[in-house]
Amino acid sequence: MWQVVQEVTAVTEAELASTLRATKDPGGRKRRQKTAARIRALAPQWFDDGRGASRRETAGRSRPQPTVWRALRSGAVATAGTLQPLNASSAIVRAISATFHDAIVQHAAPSPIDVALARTQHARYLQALRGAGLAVTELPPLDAHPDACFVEDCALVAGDTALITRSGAPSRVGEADSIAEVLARTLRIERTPAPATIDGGDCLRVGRTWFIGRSARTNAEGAQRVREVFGPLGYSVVEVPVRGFLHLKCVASRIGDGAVLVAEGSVDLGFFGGLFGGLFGGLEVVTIPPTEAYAANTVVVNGTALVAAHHPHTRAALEQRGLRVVELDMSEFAKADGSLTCLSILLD
Ligand code: CIR
Repeated sequence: MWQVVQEVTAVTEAELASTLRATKDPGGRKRRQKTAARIRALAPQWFDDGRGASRRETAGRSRPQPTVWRALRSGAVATAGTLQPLNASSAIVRAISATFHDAIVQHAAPSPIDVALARTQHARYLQALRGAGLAVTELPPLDAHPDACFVEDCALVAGDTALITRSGAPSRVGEADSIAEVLARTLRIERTPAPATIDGGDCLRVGRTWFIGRSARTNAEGAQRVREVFGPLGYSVVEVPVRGFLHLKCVASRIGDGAVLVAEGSVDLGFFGGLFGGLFGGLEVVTIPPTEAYAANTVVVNGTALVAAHHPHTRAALEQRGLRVVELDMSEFAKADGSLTCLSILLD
């Protein structure tokens, strides 16, 4: 898959256009017409006339180049351009616990967590959120819960509804109650009864779709709970297998209303894309190299992207799409397997 993505990235627009003109879709005429219409809508620039392929143009004589065809089918094609904005007015965060040095870690870092430095980094994070135009509510620390600053894990919010989670990490189960109290002031509250477990870090909402990472923290009952709560409100749920990292959002985050940033090689892009009628097609999938995987977790809000420092490819990809990038040093949170989205819950 990754080789395919790289090859497609190297394909010029002109080459792609000529390939599509020469395409003989094995799915037959109807599928070819549907394909042409979808490509025309998503990437008219790939066609010479700027309007996209006509039926006659796509009904060529030779077979498509296999790499192009497979990549298009997977939806793994990034198109540069301006992103549809993601807006919010406020954020809920929590001050760092005095016990943060005891946070859960998957792999011990070479040096222990420096709580004082984490506080400094957290303060800069809050400053960046405010700089992006958000009103920030900072809850007091919960010293009985070392990981409590990672508030994202406690609630899923969409529209006027908040689903309060039940963490898959037993030491974190008590963190959600005080978040529920705050959210209940403005939102309708739903709960997650056992045996369901959900960590918010596994729950990526893009448009009307919840992508739910099926990880060690979020089980099948958890994904079903998201379906029960948000399905009637018009949201779809796509379950994405998570292997080798903590949460889905460790490697993928939304960067526009219909766009995701994903670390190459981390998850099958087919779950996100589908120019050819994949599961929930039409998302723009922007990939970054595995060497910058940590930066795939980024907060994009009100035209600003908060990005982990020292990830130049990611910075460039976001700037190219018209976002103002603020780099933040996240070293102490990275030691605890956390990053930018983990530290806040954004509200409309
Ligand atoms: C944990 O293992 O639960 C924390 N040390 C890290 C949680 C990071 N949260 C997130 O990605 N949403």
